[in-house]
Amino acid sequence: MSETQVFGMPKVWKSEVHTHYCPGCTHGIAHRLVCEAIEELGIQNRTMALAPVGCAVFMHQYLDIDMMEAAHGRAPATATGMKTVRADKIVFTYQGDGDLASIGMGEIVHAMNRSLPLTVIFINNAIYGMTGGQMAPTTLLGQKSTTSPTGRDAKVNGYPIRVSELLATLAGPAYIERVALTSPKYIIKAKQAILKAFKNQVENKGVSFVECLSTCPTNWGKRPVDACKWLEETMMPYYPLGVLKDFE
Ligand SMILES: Cc1ncc(C[n+]2csc(CCOP(=O)(O)OP(=O)(O)O)c2C)c(N)n1
Repeated sequence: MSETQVFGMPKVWKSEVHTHYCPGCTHGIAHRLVCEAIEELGIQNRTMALAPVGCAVFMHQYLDIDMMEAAHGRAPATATGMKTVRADKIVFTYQGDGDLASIGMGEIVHAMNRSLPLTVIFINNAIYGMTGGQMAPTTLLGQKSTTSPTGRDAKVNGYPIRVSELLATLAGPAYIERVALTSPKYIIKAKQAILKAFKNQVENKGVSFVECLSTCPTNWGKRPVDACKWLEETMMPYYPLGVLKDFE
């Protein structure tokens, strides 16, 4: 455990680190909400997690918990192994849309269907951030990316996948909610959802999944404020916020 603590930050956050994120990126907000949930539930000493392959690849350097990397897309499969052999641990995965919904679509579907008590944090920024802005399964129609320079075209690229809706058709999941990380009113709700997703696991209630609509100002080619506006005006109508599944 860290000896010192950054003022105002949950103690799960390693005091000595600064993140490498671009200005206006919401990965840091998601990290903080995860830290707060772990701290509030008092589970820091028994939490294990899988860092993603995307922009949050250094997440294991920021959080003072046991973490490991899985290969691209394989975090849910690795988490399944961890939880199977260490049912006493709280296990969560954290993946972007390229990681979870492209190469890892098979893994997440089967993990959600099996419904071991796991917590999944899904960061949907509608693009591959780390590798330079390629089209993701969640890239919107008409949205420009380096691999859809004139905008995503359904005839060529297919349609953006609503991952939470797709997973909500499965019988397995305990809880699925979509939240956003742009402004305080949305972040407060995101906090409640992430807390609930961890609490469900503490209470052994099956797999919980929180999709966080997130910004990528650098690869969207927007200023941070405009990125938040674009998310709320353009992403949210296609990816509506709310609870898609709740065992309660
Ligand atoms: C097997 C494999 N193929 C490709 C890559 C390259 N790669 C690294 S991160 C990434 C996509 C990241 O996008 P996303 O998951 O949406 O996360 P973000 O960077 O936007 O947070 C890719 C394709 C890789 N690491 N491994």
